[in-house]
Amino acid sequence: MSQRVTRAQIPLEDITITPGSACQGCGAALAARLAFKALGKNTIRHGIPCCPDSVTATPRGGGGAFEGGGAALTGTARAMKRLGREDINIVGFFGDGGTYDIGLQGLSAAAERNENIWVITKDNEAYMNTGNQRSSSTPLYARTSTTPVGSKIKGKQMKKKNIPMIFAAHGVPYIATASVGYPEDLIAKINYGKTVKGFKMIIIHSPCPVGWRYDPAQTIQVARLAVQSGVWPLFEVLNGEQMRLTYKPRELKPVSEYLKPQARFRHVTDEQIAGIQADTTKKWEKLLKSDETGQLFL
Ligand SMILES: Cc1ncc(C[n+]2csc(CCOP(=O)(O)OP(=O)(O)O)c2C)c(N)n1
Repeated sequence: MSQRVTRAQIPLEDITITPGSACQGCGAALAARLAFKALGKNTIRHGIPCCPDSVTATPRGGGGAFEGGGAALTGTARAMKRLGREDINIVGFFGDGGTYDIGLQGLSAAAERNENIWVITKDNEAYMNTGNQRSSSTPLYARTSTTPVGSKIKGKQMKKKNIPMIFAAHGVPYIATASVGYPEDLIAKINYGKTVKGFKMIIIHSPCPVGWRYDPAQTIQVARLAVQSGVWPLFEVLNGEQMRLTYKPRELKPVSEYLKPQARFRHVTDEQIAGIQADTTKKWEKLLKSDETGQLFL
C-alpha cells in the first residue's frame, strides 16, 4: 500500500516540458507534471492521441494509435527486459478516451498478461482535444458537444464507466484512483507503484475548465469537491483483492456542491441531483465496507 507523503517531500524538479501550451487551469497538465515528477528520469513515455500529446506538453515518447497503446507499452517493456533495464518505468500517459474506450481491449490484454508497465490516465471525462465529445467516462447528464441539451434529451443519458473496478477485476498488482486536488496522495501512489513489478494503473481525475465550463481558477476546488462528495473516491487495490480508501472524510459533502460550479450540469433538475446523490452514497457505502474489511467488495 502507498506510504504517506508530505508536501515537503514532493520533488521540486519538473520532468515535463514547459506546460505553456495548455489551456488556463488545465487539470491534465497538472496531472502530467505531478506524475512525471514522481516517476523521475528513468522513464519512457508512450503517447496516443490526447491533449497531453497535441495541446499540452509532456515528455515525448513514442506516439501511436489509440488501439495500440497496450501493445506499444508491452513491446517496450519486453525490449527493456531483454536489455537488462527493468529499472526503467514504461509509462502510457493516456486520456479517458484512450483508456475507457478506444484503447481498452489492448490495455485489458496487457493487464491480463500482467505486463511490467504503467498506465496513467488523466481522466477529463470527454474527448477534449477534438472538441468535447462524450466518452464512456463522461458522467450522467453532462453536456458535451455530442450529448447536447435539447428539448427531448438533456445531456448524457448513460452513467460513467467504472474503469478502476474493471481493471481491478483483472487481478493486476496495483490499481489506484487519484486527483490533481490531492497531490501528496497522487505522488504517494506513484512512489508505491515504483516498487511493484507488473501492471500498474493510476486514474487521475483531471478537471477541464473548457469542457466542464467552470472558472479556470477553480480547477483545484472542483477536483477536491469531486473527492469530498464521494463522486471520485480515492482508493487503491492490490492484486484485485486488498482494498483501502486513501481519503476517508467523516461525512461526504453533498454532490450538488460539486455539480453546481460546472455549467455542463446547469440543466440538471433537483430530482436528477437527488438520483446522483443516492447513487453516489450507495457506491461510497460499498467502498467503505471494502475499506473496513480490507477486502475488495466488487
Ligand atoms: C481510432 C481513432 N479515432 C479517433 C481519433 C481522433 N481523436 C484524436 S484525439 C481524440 C480524443 C482523445 O480523447 P481522450 O483520450 O479523452 O484525451 P483528451 O483529448 O481528453 O486529452 C480523438 C477522438 C483518432 N486519432 N484515432
